[in-house]
Amino acid sequence: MKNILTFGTFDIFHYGHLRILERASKYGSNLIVGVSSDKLNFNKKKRNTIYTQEERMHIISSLNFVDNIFLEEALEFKRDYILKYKADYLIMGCDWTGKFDEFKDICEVIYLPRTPDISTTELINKIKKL
Ligand code: C2G
Repeated sequence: MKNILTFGTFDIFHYGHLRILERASKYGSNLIVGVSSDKLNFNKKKRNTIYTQEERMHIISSLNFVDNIFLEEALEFKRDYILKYKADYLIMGCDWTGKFDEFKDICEVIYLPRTPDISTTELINKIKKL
C-alpha cells in the first residue's frame, strides 16, 4: 500500500487538474491531496481564488480516486506534511520541476507533464473576453 501526496489550489477545477490527480492516483493505493488555503494562495499569486477553500476541498474530496484531503496552510510545511501522511511519492506537475527535490531523502519525488493548453488563468481570461 503506497501513499501518494500531491498539492495544489485547484481553483475553477478543470481537465488539467482532473488528469494530474487521476495519473498520480495510479502510483499507489492511497491518494492524499493538500489543497492550498485561500491565504497561502493569495500570498503566492497575489489574487483571491474564485472558489473558496471549502468549495475547492469539497470538489476534490468528491473524486473517486482521491482518498484523503487536507488544507495546505503554508509552502514551508511540506516536509512535515510528507512525514505526517507517510508519503511514498510526492507528485506534482512539471511546472514545479526541481522545486521539491530537497524531499528526495524522505520520499520519491515525481514531476508529471502538465496537460497542455489549459490553466485557471487562461480560463479566466477566456471568460472575460466572452
Ligand atoms: N496542472 C496540470 N496541467 C494543467 C494545469 C495544472 O497538470 N494544465 C497541475 C499543476 O502542475 C499542479 C496541479 O495541477 O501540480 C495543481 O495546479 P494549481 O491549482 O495551479 O496549483 P499550484 O499553484 O501549482 O499549487 O504546494 C504547492 C502549490 O500549492 C501547488
